[in-house]
Amino acid sequence: MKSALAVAAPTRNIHLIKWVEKTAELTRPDAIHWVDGSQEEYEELLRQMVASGTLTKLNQKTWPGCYLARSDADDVARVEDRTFICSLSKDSAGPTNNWENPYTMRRKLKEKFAGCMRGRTMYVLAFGMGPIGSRMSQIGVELTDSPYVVANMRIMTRIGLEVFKEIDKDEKRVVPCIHSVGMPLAPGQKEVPWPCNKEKYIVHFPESREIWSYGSGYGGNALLGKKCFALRIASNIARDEGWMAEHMLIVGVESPEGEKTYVAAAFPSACGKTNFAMMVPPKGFEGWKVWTVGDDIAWIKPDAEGRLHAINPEAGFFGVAPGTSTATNPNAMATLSRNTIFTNVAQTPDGGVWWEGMTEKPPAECIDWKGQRWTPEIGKTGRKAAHPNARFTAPASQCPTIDAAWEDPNGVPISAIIFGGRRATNIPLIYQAFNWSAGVYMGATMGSEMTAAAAGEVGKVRRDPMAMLPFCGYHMGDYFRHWIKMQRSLSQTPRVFHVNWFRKDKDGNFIWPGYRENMRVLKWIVDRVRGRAQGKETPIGWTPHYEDINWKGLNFPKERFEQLQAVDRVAWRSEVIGHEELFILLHAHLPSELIYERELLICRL
Ligand code: TSX
Ligand code: MN
Repeated sequence: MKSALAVAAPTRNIHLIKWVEKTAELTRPDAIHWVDGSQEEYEELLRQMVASGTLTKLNQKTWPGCYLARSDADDVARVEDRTFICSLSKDSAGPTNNWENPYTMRRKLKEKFAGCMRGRTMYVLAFGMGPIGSRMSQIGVELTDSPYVVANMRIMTRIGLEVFKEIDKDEKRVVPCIHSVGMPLAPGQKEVPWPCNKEKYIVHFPESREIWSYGSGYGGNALLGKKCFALRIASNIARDEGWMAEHMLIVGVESPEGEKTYVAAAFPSACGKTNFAMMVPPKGFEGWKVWTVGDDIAWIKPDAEGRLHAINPEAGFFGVAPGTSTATNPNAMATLSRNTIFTNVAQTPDGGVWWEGMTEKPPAECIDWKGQRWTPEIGKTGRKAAHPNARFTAPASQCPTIDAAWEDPNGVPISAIIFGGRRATNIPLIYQAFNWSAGVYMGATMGSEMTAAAAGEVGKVRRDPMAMLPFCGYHMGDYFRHWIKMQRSLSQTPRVFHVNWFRKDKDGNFIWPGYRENMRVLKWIVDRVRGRAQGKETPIGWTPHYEDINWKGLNFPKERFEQLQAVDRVAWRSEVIGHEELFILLHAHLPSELIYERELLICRL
């Protein structure tokens, strides 16, 4: 006999149906909804969320298809101290991850999830990461009691019937994800706009490839396809299968002759990754185009010929709103102009949105992210209208610079990898690693300085290897080893570069204008990849001569460029001491290649 659930299910996969049944027995939802992904279903979910106060419908004339959510004030960001990697051995999670014994954690989660969906609907959300049917794609199913999660995942991933159909082909292992906001509703209990729980758990089981998330409805805590699956679990799969799951944007650079070169880039937070992914070339670069493939995550795999190809596993952008404007990122502004869910931005009296940095002049008044009246006067006291981590969830297909091949099942060929950081001193605007292992060393030792907004000591370098410190689902030393090993499966390794848009002069001013002027750096990178540009050897790598950069349309004197590119040997020796700190932490698993690279660097210095 088929259960009622099996009759309603849009899948014939008995394991999936059994798992849904088992999870419902544990969490006790009032109803189970198999998400089909249709427009009608989406609109019904939005309608329900407007009714429950989770969403505000924005002015549909000026912001068609756009909605605003205000989260609970204690649920505004990822919770790294509540994020766990539950591998069998503590050693395989490594010293940079929170580890918990998987059996202990499973027991704890069972307690937390018991009855946690009472009074709510459990949505069965099948989602694909990457183009459906691509050999590089993966499939997950998220069981969630949050309609906000379903609506955001519909933008960020590929969901619904087409994914169930893919599951029924039985060709791919499905990653099970369980999510609850952790706030069951007793009969008659009043709903709140943003249900969540003070106690949060973001848990990964890398061996069984499972994700359990409890207590938060926000971003990376709850949209499990993104950081949890596409980085923490996928980094484990990639290590086992010989590919790479990276925290990287992907862009295609097109020359006036139509030659296309794809590069991937890893930057820590607050370096303007989305701005770089949607860059507009400056004056002097007529005919050049930068095309967007992705702004956050790249899955990179060698093809049969040993060339690296990358896909963007996501289908949308979950971008930081503050600082985004038509001046800093016109393509992002165009992307988020419709069909976008905003979270924790301010609302203007005419039913629009606003955030710090969106316009030069703030609106005369608005409603801040907490729902309170806000004026520029109040702003002067330091109170922000939008939360600094306020977000837009927007479809990638709406980006004016979206690349023609962004959904190519074979991915795009990657010719270069760029690392970067926010560094006021020492680090040149651009330099190139001598070879692959020097490039891995470059990525392993990269770091960023804390800005006033971030917690911790301002100006102190925080190491964030490959921008993966919070996202690598296993031992960071083993991760470096995997990078080193990748060379063996490649006929040609991508060229590796390091950029720093943020070097300052003695007066504390940025030396480099940044933003679209970064195109000049990107062109040198492309020219190097294509064997067209000269490089000057320095102790840390190859750098461009002043003459190797196209300066058309920008007055940037040679002396200023030399200042920007200067390699101070004394300062760099202390830089290497800084590298040591992280290496000591990881020493037991560190590949010897990185020790040799450090020795070679010291010798050259
Ligand atoms: O995103 C940035 N990029 C990359 C753009 C493709 N930002 C913003 C970082 C915070 C998210 C930058 N900020 C960049 C940059 O290249 N450079 C800077 C620093 C900077 C800021 C202002 C000026 C120059 C440099 N100049 C004036 O405001 C006039
Ligand atoms: Mn990111």
